[in-house]
Amino acid sequence: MVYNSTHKNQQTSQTTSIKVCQNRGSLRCLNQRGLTLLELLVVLVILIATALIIFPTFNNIDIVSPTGEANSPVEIATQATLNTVREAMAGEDGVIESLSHKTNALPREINDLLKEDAPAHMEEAAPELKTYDPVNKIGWRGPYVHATGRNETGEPTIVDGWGNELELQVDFDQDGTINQTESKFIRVVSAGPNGEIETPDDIANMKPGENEVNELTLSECGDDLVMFLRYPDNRK
Ligand SMILES: [Ca+2]
Ligand SMILES: [Ca+2]
Repeated sequence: MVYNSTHKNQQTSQTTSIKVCQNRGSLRCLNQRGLTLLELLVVLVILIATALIIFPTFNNIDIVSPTGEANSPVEIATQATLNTVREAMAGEDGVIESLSHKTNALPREINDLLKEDAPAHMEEAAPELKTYDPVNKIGWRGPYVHATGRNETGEPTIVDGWGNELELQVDFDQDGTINQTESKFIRVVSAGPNGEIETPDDIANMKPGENEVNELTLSECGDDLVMFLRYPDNRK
């Protein structure tokens, strides 16, 4: 009975609808093109509104990385940038190799990697490496990485997924030179979701891992993403 009643209502509705169409038939024919454009505009507005709703929530979707950990796309993007920097620094044709392992010539700032000409500190540290020698494959051969954003002073630099400049930690005793021990623990740090670098860059916390004196621990690094360039990340 319910079905019949509903069916009848639908029939009545359809009939009414047809009657309205018949009454307005000529007007609708005249407006057919205009109505179609209007419908397209409505669809367009709905699509834009949907995109605006979806986009901000995309950043919050968790996906599982190959290690089984759930990482946000922003973290994965940051990890990819850190990998790029590691390759540029410690890869086969990277900075360390092209500077012939002369530690004091190593970049001091992350945006040194963007420079076509050798950074200023190389004048004193290793003037013989300022120009690339293609025969021996040594010397500065920048830029090693392309800029992905700008820092607070507006200079092009390499930024993490949150738009913050990466930090190169290497001169741990802050004496203006880089010794062999410091170069061993060179690392690139992303400030992570909170936008603040928490990883200490002083000599007391330069060594990660077990059985080291004054080792760097995970709890000291806050939510930072840390990429060690030459030493395994054994932080606990
Ligand atoms: Ca130093
Ligand atoms: Ca942080």
